Amino acid sequence: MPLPSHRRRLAVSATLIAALAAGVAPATSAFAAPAAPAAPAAPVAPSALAALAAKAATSTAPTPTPDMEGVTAALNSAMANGAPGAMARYAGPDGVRTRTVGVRDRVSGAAMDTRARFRIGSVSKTFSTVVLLQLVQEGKLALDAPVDDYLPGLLPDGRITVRHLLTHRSGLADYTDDMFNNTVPGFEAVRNRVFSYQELVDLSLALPRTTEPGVAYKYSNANFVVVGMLIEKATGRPVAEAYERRIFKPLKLRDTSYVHPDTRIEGLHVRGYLHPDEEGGALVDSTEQTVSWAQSAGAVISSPGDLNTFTSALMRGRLLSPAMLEAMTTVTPTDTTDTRFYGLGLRRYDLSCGTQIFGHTGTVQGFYTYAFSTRDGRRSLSAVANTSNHGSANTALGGTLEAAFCGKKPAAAPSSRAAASPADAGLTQLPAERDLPERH
Ligand code: REX
Repeated sequence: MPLPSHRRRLAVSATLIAALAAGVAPATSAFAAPAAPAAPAAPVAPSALAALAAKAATSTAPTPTPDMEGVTAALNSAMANGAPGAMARYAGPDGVRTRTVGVRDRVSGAAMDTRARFRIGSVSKTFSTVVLLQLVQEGKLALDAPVDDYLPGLLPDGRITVRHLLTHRSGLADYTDDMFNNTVPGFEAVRNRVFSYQELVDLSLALPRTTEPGVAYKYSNANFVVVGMLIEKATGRPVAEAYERRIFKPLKLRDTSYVHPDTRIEGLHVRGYLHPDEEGGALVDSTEQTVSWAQSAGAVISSPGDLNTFTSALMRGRLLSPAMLEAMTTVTPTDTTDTRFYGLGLRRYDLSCGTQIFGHTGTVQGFYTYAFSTRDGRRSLSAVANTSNHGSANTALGGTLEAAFCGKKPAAAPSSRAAASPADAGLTQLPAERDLPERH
């Protein structure tokens, strides 16, 4: 699988330069730079050193050991910010590591469990995109064709293409902003409702368009509702069957399902707890709901292990042709930080150590989710906290990504398993990471 041709940003550190000069690969990530500037590093001009650095970064640099203490700290921070529990599962070349904190059920007191299922929210968009791109591969749809070619008259603007939907550039407004403006009453009003796709599209079309087609990125669930309609139109079958036949079965994702409009999560699962808007208000158990307001934009149920398998398999090219995967991972910025990007139903985050990760985030009442993998699919991380409408808990949970993919921060010593490089000498040795038993 060739590496993507996109520009690599390199923070050439003192550590890396010293290591290269000494003719050895640095012990930690090539990007774990003690002297790294706080600001995002500027692209390095092509030079012999940059070429060497790139080679070290992509081929010879050892994979950073995940900082599982850092992962646990992020999970604890999610709890300190109001989540009853949180968990993460990392899968890499040297195996699987899991961490759990708190409870998956506040009534029974059952502990968080990395075998348990939960609602993945918008990570569902990546599943929907894979199905849609398989249909493109099969010649049933074209990325740059107008939606109107397949669903005549559905959208008032005939210029909106399939790619505009997948990149959130259609201008179709997100009806969920109004729906959940008042969080708990908004949720209770739709908890058991069953919407048709057409009803959801109508809710969006009742609002002003946010942009001319193709002009600007504006995240909207409406885009992936139309993606669901396209899938059903092209296959003549419900989206549930497409997910099952094209992704769940081939990857043996036994904890993953799409049961809309069923309200239950079957089997061992995490209960979700929604924060009310009033500070200090009682949490609302939001586990059972149709998720009909999201459907193909957010109603998939999965587990940490299945999400690791899915993001990793996707990046390894097991679900899409090289051309489709290239299209999916070709991104544009979503903000001005130059670290957050969106491709086709897929986010790219550029971490502080220079590593790029691909996947999606999810928010559905009671559940915050992260599911990401490196571009080569060798490392993946999924994390969940069983709360929502509490942004600080979500931000805290996001800390698992840096810890898992970048490893210990420069201030820390390399783990005992990594050979110390000359540049790392003299750093304080931290105690070995706590080794909790793997659950599977
Ligand atoms: C709906 C409101 C959130 C949640 C939403 N979720 O649009 C989609 C998703 C499916 O996962 N998107 C996120 C509710 C952003 C993503 O891509 O990561 N918020 C809550 C409110 C706010 O009710 N008043 O936090 O549970």
